[in-house]
Amino acid sequence: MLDLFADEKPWHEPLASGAVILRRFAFESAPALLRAIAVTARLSPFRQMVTPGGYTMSVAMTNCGHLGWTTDQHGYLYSPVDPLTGAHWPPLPEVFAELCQQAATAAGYPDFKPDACLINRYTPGAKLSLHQDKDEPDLRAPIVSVSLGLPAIFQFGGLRRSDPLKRVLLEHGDVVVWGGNSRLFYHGVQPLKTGYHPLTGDCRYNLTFRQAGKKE
Ligand SMILES: O=C(O)CCC(=O)C(=O)O
Repeated sequence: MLDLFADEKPWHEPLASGAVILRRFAFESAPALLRAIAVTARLSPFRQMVTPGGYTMSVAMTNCGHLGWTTDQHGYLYSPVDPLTGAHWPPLPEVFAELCQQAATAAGYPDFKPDACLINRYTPGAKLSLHQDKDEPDLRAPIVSVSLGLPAIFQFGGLRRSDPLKRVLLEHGDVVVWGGNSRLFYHGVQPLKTGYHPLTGDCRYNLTFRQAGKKE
């Protein structure tokens, strides 16, 4: 796929109060981020989690960092241990931490210290239904979300599920940061369209950085 924006410098696109899209912010570091995803996935493989309601998620997930987002029959939780391997989640790669710190700072959240990174892998048809990120104890910390590979349509709404949705195309290297007034806004990803990206083939990856424990 020809990327018409490959030579453009990153630019900011406001999304909502407290939320911004940093277009192409991760473009340069993308190859290193993808290598680190592959290393992480060798230690804690991608898996399709089953929700407490018994639904198998279409997005495959793994985690790195001190805490990882996962599910069990009781609900959603952050755990230091990968339930699939019984070992701790792999550490947050340096290239992840650096990119996240730079993006959070560029978006106006210079103190953000993520302790959890959820890695989402979308294949054609995979989607994430509208949801709020509300399993984290300290909602003052923002979310930093990095898109890699195939483009996808990201939906961003408001505090109620029924609020009107903005639909934005997120492309390779785009980073969305939301916090403050929009920290609990509903968001989701529409089913991935079939395509080919030179770095990820038929996939889209997303890194979602969060502070899931108490601030150190
Ligand atoms: O894949 C994305 O762009 C968003 C991911 C997301 O909303 C999440 O992991 O909670």
